[in-house]
Amino acid sequence: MDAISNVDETTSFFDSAPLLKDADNISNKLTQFIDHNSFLSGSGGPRRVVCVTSGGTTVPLEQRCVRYIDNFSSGHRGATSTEYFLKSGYSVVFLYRRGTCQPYCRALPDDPLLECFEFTDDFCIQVQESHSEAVKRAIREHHATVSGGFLLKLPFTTIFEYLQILRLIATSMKIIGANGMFYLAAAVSDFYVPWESMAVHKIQSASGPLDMRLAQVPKMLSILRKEWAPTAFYVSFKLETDKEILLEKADTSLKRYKMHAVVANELSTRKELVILVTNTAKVSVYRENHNSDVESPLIKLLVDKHSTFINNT
Ligand code: PAZ
Repeated sequence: MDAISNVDETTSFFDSAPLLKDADNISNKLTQFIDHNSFLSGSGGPRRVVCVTSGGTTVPLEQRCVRYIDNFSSGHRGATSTEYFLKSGYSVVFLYRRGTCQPYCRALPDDPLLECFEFTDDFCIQVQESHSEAVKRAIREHHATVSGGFLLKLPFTTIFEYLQILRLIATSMKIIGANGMFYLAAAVSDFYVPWESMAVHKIQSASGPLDMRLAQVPKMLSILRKEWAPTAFYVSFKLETDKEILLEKADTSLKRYKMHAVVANELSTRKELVILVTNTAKVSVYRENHNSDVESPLIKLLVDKHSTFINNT
């Protein structure tokens, strides 16, 4: 696809997308967050800010949505990476799918409210002994990052919300230039139903089999990189289930979108191994053992690469 038709398709995607509820509120939060962080210092310079995207986008099939197509992602990668970026002195804009895994909550059970607490009597609720360390740690670390102004969480559900919020984030991060990083771990829909051609009400099954044509989502990575925040450091992800094509696809993505790094992963082994693909090398990154996270060595490598990028800019 040539550059002009991608720009046209992007314009028409945004023009026809349903209006983002709360856009002003999100913009204000972002401005405050970036202002606050651009006055803080980090290791050897201004504090760095990373936008971590996490979870899968949905594609609604009806405007009053009952049914939708989903993209697989538990949000574990994004939530875990956010914790490691914060630990490395970054501030994080966490753009996440509602209901997916959250930073500092990984050690908690699925239903923490019901499983971590117990009644002592009618007036008192307390944390169960078996969960008390995990709950304390989650509250303490989350509170420290939020009260310091280091973590801003913005939720999305649909592809329309995701891309509109990503554009707001990118345009507000533009002023921090090379100190900004995009770490694009979300699983983003490739196809969608344009809003104007979408059924308004629930599609009826009485009319027989459903024929539906999906349009291609414009290649936003290209616009993000070239227009919205061109001086930032970019890390995108490539997920495949067929390992034979994984590295080739990651390489194509690196070159086509001028990414600084692409993290290639296979669905079944994504928590144990990722391959960091850059212009100069392909590095396999393993988790150290069953109790550790592959994100720990991965973020360390990326922080180093970001430092080199800043020094060279
Ligand atoms: O969210 P999760 O931990 O279950 O999975 C992470 C992931 C596989 C979605 C992520 O590492 C990734 O590859 N994201 C990009 C997906 C894509 O190529 O569309």
